[in-house]
Amino acid sequence: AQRNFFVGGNWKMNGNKESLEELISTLNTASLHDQTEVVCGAPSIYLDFARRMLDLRIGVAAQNCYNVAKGAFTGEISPAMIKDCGAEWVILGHSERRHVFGESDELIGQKVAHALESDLSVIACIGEKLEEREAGTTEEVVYAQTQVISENVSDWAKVVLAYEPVWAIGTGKTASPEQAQEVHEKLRAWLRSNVSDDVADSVRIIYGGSVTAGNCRELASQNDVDGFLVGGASLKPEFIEIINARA
Ligand code: G2H
Repeated sequence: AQRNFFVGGNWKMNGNKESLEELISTLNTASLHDQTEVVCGAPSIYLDFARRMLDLRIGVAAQNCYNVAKGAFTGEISPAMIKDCGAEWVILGHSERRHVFGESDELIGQKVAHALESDLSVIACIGEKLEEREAGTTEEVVYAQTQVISENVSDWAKVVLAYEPVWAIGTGKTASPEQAQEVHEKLRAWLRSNVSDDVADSVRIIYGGSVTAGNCRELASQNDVDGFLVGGASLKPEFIEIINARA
C-alpha cells in the first residue's frame, strides 16, 4: 500500500513569537516534497499565531486537549477551541503527558474519542520505557496502549500512530532503523489482526525519538516507517531535511 509520508514537528514548550516567526518563515519558503504531509505542534497559546503565519500546505496541531468541549476545567483546552483557532490536529498520549503529567491510558482514550468526534485529526503516541524494553515487554506495552486508542477510534482515516520509545526521546539515543522497523511491523500486524486489513495497510505509523537530519533517511527507508514525530530538530532548519527524508 502506498501511504503518504507524514512528518510532525512537536515544538513542545519552546519558542516565543520572535523565534517561531523565524522558524515559520523558513518553513513557508522551503521546498517540501508535495507527497509529504507536514504538521507543526504548537504550544496552545501560539496555536492561533501559528495557524495565521504558517502556509496552508502545513497543518497545525495542538500538543494536548481535554476530553470534553467546555466547562469548569481550569487550565485545559478543548478540541472545539483548537478548531476555532484553525488548527486541524492534536497530539495525544505523548510520553511527556503520560509520564511527566501522569495521564492514564483511559484518559488518553477518552481524549482520542472526543477529539475525533470534534472532527480533529489525531496523532496518537505510544511507546515503551527503557525498563520495559529491557524486561522484554515492549510488544505487550505498545499493544496495550494501541488497544485502548483503538477502542476509541471512530475513523482511522483521521489517525496517525506515533511510535516513540521513551528511552529515545530527547536523549540523543535514536532507535536503530531495524529496531524501529521491528516495532512498526508488529504494530501493523496488530492492526491487521485486531482492526482490519484496510486499516493496517493505510494507517501511517511514524517514528519519534531523537530524529535528526543525520538519521532520518535510513529510518525513512524502512518499509513500515511512514514518517516522523520530531521534537528538538523541528525547531531548527534541519526540520526541512527531515520532511524531505523519503527519496
Ligand atoms: C519525542 C520527540 C518528539 P525528540 O518526544 O515528539 O522529541 O525528537 O526531541 O526526541
